[in-house]
Amino acid sequence: MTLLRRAGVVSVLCALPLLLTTLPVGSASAHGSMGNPVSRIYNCLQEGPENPQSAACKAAVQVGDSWPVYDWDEVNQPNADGRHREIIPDGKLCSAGRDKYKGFDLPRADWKATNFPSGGSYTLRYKYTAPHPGTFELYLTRDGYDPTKPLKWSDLEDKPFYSKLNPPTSGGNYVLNAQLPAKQGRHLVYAIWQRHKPDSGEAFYSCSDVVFGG
Ligand SMILES: [Cu+2]
Repeated sequence: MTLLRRAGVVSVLCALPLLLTTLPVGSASAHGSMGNPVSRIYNCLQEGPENPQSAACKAAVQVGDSWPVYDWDEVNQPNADGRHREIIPDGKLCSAGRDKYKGFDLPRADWKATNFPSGGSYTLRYKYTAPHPGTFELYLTRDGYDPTKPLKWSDLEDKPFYSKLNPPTSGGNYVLNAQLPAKQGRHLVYAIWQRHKPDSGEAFYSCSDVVFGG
């Protein structure tokens, strides 16, 4: 690397904090949620936080108010660093253990659900408002999952059905090409997007309801 090029790199790095501070508040801390299969919170955003259509979104807004829905891309833990099971209690997986998002923990069988084929390849799309390097892990609920009971860590399968560092992006989505297991009936996809240090230990979480063979 020549001295000139090195100087160029340094000036770009130095300009970055300035650039970030000039962005409007919110955009620097904005992130994402699962778009397909749609997450509970992103679906309620699309229905309209002030006047949602479905009984599940109405209940979520009644419990947690409408304003958290506008922050659909911030269901996070700022310093998770892989310790998801330690810092998020059972029953609070969909809110990431945050009171602000408690409406999305409601154990109901009528959250909008996306039809999934029973087995085979499937492309999931994770919507981002700001891309960050990190690892995506997608978990499915075990056979026998009951959506009317609070979601516990032990309801999820031990191993993710999809795991990838820095998957490709397209049109504002991370494109997650997965192999689905041959399941039947209503299940839940739990997505964890873990950033990595020294960038950040932050992680994002989302719950998407699905119906296999639907
Ligand atoms: Cu972000």
